[in-house]
Amino acid sequence: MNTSSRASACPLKGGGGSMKACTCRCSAAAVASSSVQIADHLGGSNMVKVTTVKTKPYADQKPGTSGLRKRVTVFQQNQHYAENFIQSIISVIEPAERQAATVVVGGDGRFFMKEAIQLIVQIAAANGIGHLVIGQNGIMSTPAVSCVIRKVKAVGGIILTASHNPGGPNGDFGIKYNISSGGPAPEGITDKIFEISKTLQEYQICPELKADLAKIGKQIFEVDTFKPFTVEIVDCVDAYAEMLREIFNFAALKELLSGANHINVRLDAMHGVVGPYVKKIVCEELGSPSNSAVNCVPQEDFGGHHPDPNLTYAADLVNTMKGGEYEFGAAFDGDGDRNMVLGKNGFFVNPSDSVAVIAANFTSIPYFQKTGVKGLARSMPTSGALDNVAKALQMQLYETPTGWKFFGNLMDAGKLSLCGEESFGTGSDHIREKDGLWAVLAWLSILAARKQSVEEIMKDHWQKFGRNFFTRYDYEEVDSDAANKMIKDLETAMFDPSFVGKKFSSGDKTYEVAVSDNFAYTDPVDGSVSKNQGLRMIFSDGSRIIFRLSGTGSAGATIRLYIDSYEKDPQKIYQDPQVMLAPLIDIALKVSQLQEKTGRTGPTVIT
Ligand code: G16
Repeated sequence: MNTSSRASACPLKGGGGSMKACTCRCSAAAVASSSVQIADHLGGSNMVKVTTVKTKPYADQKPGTSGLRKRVTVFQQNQHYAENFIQSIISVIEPAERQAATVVVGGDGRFFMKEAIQLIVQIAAANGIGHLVIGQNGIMSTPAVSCVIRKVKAVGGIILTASHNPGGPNGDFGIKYNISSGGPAPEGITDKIFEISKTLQEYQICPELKADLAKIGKQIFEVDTFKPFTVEIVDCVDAYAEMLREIFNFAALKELLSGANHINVRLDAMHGVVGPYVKKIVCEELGSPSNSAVNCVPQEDFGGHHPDPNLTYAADLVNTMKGGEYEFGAAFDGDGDRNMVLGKNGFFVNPSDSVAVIAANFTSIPYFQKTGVKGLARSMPTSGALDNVAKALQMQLYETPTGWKFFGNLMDAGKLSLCGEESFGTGSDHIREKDGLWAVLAWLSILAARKQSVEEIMKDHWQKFGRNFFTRYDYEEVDSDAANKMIKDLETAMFDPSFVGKKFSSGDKTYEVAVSDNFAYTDPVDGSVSKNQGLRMIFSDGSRIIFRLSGTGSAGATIRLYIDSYEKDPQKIYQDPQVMLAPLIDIALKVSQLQEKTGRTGPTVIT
């Protein structure tokens, strides 16, 4: 579509072009009618001016595991900090492509999101982007952004979220760029964004331009040099719900949730973005009672809590589930891509097991019946539960570094259908992000098909495939220097040639080191290599101790310790993971000297 046809298509512009901003429900090409309203956001001025602002580069805008995450105060108090990063993102879109380009924008509702979205509108307009699609009031979950990017064939999307990190004026904020596949930008692109940010001397902005984020429909602006510029505000649920209807059997889910023999579910949106999705899809459409979904109004500070669906931060849900009133429970994170699944009486499904169960029951999901399962994948620290299913079903299994972005290439190449991570992420190739509500509907589809409880399904799975006992210890906000030194010292010890073959004992258990390395990944599609992805000690029985530094924290360093150990003896598979793994945890702490080197006597979170 060329720009002149778009401009003349708007009835408000006529031939004269005197009106600078209009809102209409029509497409810019096919014009609607009398419902068209004028909304002049520009106080009657004729043209939105592009201004060039001098700035100084920041050295710390390197995107982490999933975008740039910092304290809100860093974005608020450092002059041009957010503007610089937004300009660096837009700069990776080729200038020649910008006028025809659509960029999707959405966020998890956290503090500072709306200000950041207005900056994106102003900077996108000034850089010649033709069209923005934005969730109403800025709200759109991460999986929905991925879905919309793919649906409208956008060049990419910008997501305002710090995921599961707390929000509010003293909490965290984040900006993440996704590419045209709908997935997080791969390292090649995030590196480019970082390079641009390190030398940025100026950015372009239309300071007087302001979009009405509340009003569904299109707002068309005339921008100096580049015109017109369209901001389209959309319902945040519609496209995503339409996609889920194609993936799942909604009639069967409706029967499960509201039929004669329905089950009771409890879904906790934790005041994050997923509330409106749960309400519309699970309650209104699938008939679950409205009180089965709680904390469904997104709040800027997530009600003062961590919107993090794990046993520590979703304690309310865990306690409610322990009461025995509900057969199925789930919690979501701030931006709706993570999930935690619980059964009756608070039975916990470890995320590493969750993806394995979905894989083993893939025929319960109509989407997989149609497409088949092309391959499975997990991140390196995720337990080997999925590997056991892959082996039994003779499917290809890929082991990638931590970060959903590594799954995208495999999906685009038709090698991967279903994947998951220990960090409460589960998803498939229906989009290019992990998807919390998708995972919940996948589990409910399995419950509907098997007519068993969550606990029965899980125990049955362990009986059949054996069990990977897994735990993760998080040490949050550790002094960065101390954390880096601990990891460095450990790596030095592990790389000593005598380390392999060493025996470590704790209690009556002895483990012999078979492999010790720093995980490196060569992408099988494009050959790109990602090094230093985590220190691994793999023992002769297959048990693993893994240490890595998180890439999603915003203050200090977070050390993650992961333990994975397989057990196939049916007599032992129901034991408490913390008891089963105690010797390996003890060995990990001794070998790393974590406590001595960081001063931490215990983890912040245990999963
Ligand atoms: C992000 C990534 C995930 C990763 C997680 C934890 O999730 O998308 O792939 O597993 O961070 O990463 P780290 O261990 O480096 O903190 P989210 O939900 O935070 O965007």
